[in-house]
Amino acid sequence: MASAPKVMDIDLMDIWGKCNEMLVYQDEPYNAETPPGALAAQITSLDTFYSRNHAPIPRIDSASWRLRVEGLVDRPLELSMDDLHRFTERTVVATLQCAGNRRADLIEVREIPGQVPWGPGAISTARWSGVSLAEVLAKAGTQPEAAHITFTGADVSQQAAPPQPFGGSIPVAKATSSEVLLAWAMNDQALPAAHGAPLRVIVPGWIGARSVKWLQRISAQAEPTDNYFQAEYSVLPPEADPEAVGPGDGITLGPVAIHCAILRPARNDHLPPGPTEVSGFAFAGDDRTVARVDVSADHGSTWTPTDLDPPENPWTWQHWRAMVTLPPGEAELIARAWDSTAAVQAESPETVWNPRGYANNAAAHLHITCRP
Ligand SMILES: Nc1nc2c(c(=O)[nH]1)N[C@H]1C(S)=C(S)[C@@H](COP(=O)(O)O)O[C@H]1N2
Ligand SMILES: [Mo]
Repeated sequence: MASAPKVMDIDLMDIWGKCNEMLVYQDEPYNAETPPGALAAQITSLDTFYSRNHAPIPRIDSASWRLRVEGLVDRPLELSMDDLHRFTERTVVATLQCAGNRRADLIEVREIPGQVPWGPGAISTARWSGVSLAEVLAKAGTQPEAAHITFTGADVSQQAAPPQPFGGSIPVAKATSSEVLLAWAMNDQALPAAHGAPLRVIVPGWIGARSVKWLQRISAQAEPTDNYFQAEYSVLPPEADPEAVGPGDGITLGPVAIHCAILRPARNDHLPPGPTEVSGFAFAGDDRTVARVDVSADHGSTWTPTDLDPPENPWTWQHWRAMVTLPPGEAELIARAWDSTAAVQAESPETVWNPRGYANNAAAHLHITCRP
C-alpha cells in the first residue's frame, strides 16, 4: 500500500480541489498530507487541508440526502438540509488531526506494515459552520440510558472486516458540548465533497476519526459503537499482533494528546551557524491549551522558551517561534510542549511506539547541518 508521498503530476485541483503541492500517499482511497509551507497559517486553505479516507469519496445529492437520528431517543428524526438550516447556525474554529499523524517517526523505530506513513502534516485547521449536535439531540430527546452517540457515514470501506460504512462514537458528555458541530461549511464555503459534503461531524480536540464525514445516521446507544473503525483507532501494547487482537484489547482513542512540530528550519535545510529563528506549532488536544513550548539546539542540554501565540480557543493549534544559536556542524533541534494540565510530550518515538502507529506525541526532532 502506501509508500513515500509523491507530489502529483496530474491536476488534483480538478478532482478534489487540492493544490499540486499536497503530499499524496494514495490516490484511491485519497490520502494526502498538507504541504509543510501551509502548516504555518492559522487557518488552512481548503486546497491544502489534509485528506484522510478509507474508501472512495462519495458524491452525495444534498437535495435527496436525509440525516436519521435514532436509537435511545424519544423522537426519532429524519432531517433534510433545509430542516438543519432551521437550527441556529454556529461557527467554531477547530484543528483536525489524524491519530496517525507523525507515524513516519514511529516507523523509523520499527516497521508498521499496511498503514499510511504520515509525516507531521496530517493536521489542519478550519473555520467550521453548521448546527450544534447538542441542539439536534435535544430535539430528538436522548433517553437517560443513552451514554454514547454513534455516527455512520455513507462511504463503505473495504479495509474494514467485514466491509462496512465508516463510523465512530463519542460519549454523550462530549457530544452535548457546544463545540461539537454537524458542519456544512468550511472556511465560509460549502463543505467540499472530499471533506464530507453535505454534512460531517466535527469533534474539536478529538482524533479526526471521530469527525465522521458524509454523515447519514446518528444513533444514541448505551455502549460505544461496534463499528470496525472505533476499535481500529486504538493504541495496542507494543508486543500485540494487530491482526490477532479483539475489539476491546487496545486503548480506544478519543482526545488528542499534546504534541508539536518544527516548521522552520525545514528538514534538510543548510544554515550558517549562529542565531536563527526556529518556529512551529503545538496542539494541546481535548479542551486544553498549550501552556509552554521550549526548544533546544544542543541535544536537550539547554532550552530556550519560545514566544507562543495565545489560544484562539481550546480547540486550535498555537504557533510559536524563538531565536536560537546554531552550533557549527551537525545540529539536532528539539521542540517540546506542555499543555495546561502540565502534561509534557514523551521524549522519543521509542517510548510511544505501538503496532498501528497512532498517537505519536513525542517531542519534535530535526536534524540540520550548519555550514558557513
Ligand atoms: N465517513 C468517513 N469519515 C471520516 C473518515 C472516513 O474515511 N470516512 N476518515 C476519518 C479520519 S481517520 C480523519 S483523520 C478525518 C479526516 O478528515 P479530512 O479528510 O476532512 O481531513 O476524517 C474522518 N472521518
Ligand atoms: Mo485519521
